[in-house]
Amino acid sequence: MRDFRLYVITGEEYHPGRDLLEVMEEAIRGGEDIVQLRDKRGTKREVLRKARALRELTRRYGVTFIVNDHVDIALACDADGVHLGQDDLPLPEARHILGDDKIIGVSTHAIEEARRAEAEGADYIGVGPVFPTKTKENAAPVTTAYVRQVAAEIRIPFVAIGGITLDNVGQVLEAGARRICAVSAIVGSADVRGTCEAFRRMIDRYWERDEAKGDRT
Ligand code: TZP
Ligand code: MG
Repeated sequence: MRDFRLYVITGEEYHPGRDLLEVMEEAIRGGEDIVQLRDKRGTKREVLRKARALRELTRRYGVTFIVNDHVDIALACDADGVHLGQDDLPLPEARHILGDDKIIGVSTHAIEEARRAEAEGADYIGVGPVFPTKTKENAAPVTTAYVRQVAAEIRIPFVAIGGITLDNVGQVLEAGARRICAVSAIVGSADVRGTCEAFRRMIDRYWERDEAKGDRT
């Protein structure tokens, strides 16, 4: 998959009265590299309709498009891939359906899950929730300790997620994350584009530091 730094997931509950496509287009203009459609409420048909619209938008901008949970919808709308949680279709089955050309991301909350996802051929993993978050209230925070553990051991790309804001993203980057995902801090912002640009500046600074040190990322 193409490398990425800023990953934005949809969260329509955070922008009532604002159109999904308008908000995500602003995020793309602010420099995000991946859009994920995450919709836990809609029917399959509603999710498919949004997926098709976001596929069209992301294709126009050359941005990667991922569908959360639904392997069938990812295929139907020709998304670039799917993101799976620990209770979704297991990775080998999803790979069998999607083939090697689609991206498969897996959420992980402990190093054993990260190791398994890597061994099974995940393209990237999610690491979180790093901090408490309203977007996923029942999940216990993994803290930056887990970010450090993954940064030290796992070789596939990982994206830190969960409660990350402009105020605490520095801690996550310090812990070794180089790819950041946010929902509420971005789509719930009054200035979606400016917030993305600010996240990008923070992340880019760490990539530049790594490059100056000759570190692999
Ligand atoms: N997976 C782990 S934490 C999370 C998901 C989908 C929610 C992240 O949302 P926010 O608003 O950036 O905390
Ligand atoms: Mg899921």
